[in-house]
Amino acid sequence: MDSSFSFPAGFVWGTATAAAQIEGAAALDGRGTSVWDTFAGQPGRTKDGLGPAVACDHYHRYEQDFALMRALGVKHYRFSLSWSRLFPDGDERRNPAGFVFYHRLIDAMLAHGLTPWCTFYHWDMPQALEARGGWRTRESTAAFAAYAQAAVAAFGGRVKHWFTLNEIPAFVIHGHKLGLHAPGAMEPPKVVNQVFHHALLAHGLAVQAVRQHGGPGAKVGLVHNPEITVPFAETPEHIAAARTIFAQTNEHLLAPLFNGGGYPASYLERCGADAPEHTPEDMTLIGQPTDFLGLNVYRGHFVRAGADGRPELLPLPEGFPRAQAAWLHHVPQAMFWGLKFCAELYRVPEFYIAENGVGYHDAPGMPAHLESVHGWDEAARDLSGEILDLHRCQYLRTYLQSLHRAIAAGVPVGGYFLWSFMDNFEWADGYVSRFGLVHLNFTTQRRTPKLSAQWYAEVMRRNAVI
Ligand code: GBH
Repeated sequence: MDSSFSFPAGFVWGTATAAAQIEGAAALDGRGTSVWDTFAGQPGRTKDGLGPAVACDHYHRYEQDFALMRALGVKHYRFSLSWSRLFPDGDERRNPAGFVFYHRLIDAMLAHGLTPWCTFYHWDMPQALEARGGWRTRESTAAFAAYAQAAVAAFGGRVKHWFTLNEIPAFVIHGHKLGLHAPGAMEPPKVVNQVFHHALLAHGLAVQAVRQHGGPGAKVGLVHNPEITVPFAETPEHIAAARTIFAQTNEHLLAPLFNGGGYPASYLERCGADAPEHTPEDMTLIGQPTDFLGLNVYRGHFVRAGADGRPELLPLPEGFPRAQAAWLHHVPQAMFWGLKFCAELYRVPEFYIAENGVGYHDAPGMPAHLESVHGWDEAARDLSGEILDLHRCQYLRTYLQSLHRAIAAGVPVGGYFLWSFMDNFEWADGYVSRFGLVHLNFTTQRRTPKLSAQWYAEVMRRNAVI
């Protein structure tokens, strides 16, 4: 083992999931419908028309899943709460059975030696709230605040690490502008910008909920997915070019959260008449101090300083290494530059990698429709029945080496959560894109750790990239 790839003592190693992607039991015990149940039920929205109704049936199998985590040596677990399981109508009416479920779930985590890291919002708004206008309305932020307060009050004795919202740009843009994610809307810019503002406001309100009800030792932060730019060559001019585009792309979210002073003038100018309605009080709430920033890192975009010194985003050529999800290019140095640029440009106290991982699809030529849930990794089994996902091990290894480099360069990173513990409902990609360390046979619900699970267990055990 190369000891130069050792991580700092106490580094947090974990795995991540989200409620709508693993729980199933969508209509059970008083849970309300979420926007993803509705979206997946509409024709042509998700791959093979499949939805989150059953998923990994984690709702009934969490004991087994936590036992498997413990066997692999996982000590930290990022999961999310289903808002519509706790508040089925997105209003003040509670579902007591939902609270009972999460009390049991958290008890089971602790019993298996897992430290919970809980996300309030991983894209599954109650459908009833969406029907009243959803994130387009300011009322939704009040409903979200009430939900977050109730969750912290109920679970805050045992949950000390909270993430507010997962990937605001993803559900704002994919959900409300491009129509590719729930609720499948294609709104004009003014509405999209207002949805964005309400999401930031929801973040601020969730931070406030944790501060008021979280009890001693409670910590909270956002999970963001910055579009990460990397210099095509690591020279000062290309690094500066990549940093310039990084700032332009991410400042409207990160500056109000970490640098104070509200939205940057450049953002408001760019929006013009479509700028979101916002008050100085909103911006104070949005900018209140948090304990950390979670970053989801999957890919990067190459930049160079052009002939006249102007930053240029470079298109990727045909054949550039990527996962079978077309968006997921293999650019491991995104881990280093994403952290480095965030640390240089914004006053972030501490970072966690809240997600990093890779998905693979079906074997070419496999019939589509339901057969596809068996997936590529199943096809990669060798004769002894192992799933030899060396592509995933290779991807993860290179990203972790890049993370190591960021820490060595002085970026304060407290931990890393691998996406995902097990194959699950991959949103619009249905069940074909598998991100798990653990293979799921979605017909039998059988769990089988892949070779990458064995590899990651060793990484965690040795606190080093291997
Ligand atoms: C994360 O999103 C999510 O937090 C997690 O739930 C998910 O399972 C995981 O990544 C793997 O995808 O329209 O072709 O550009 C990562 C960011 C934003 C990437 C939406 C995929 C849509 C594909 N995602 N994007 S495309």
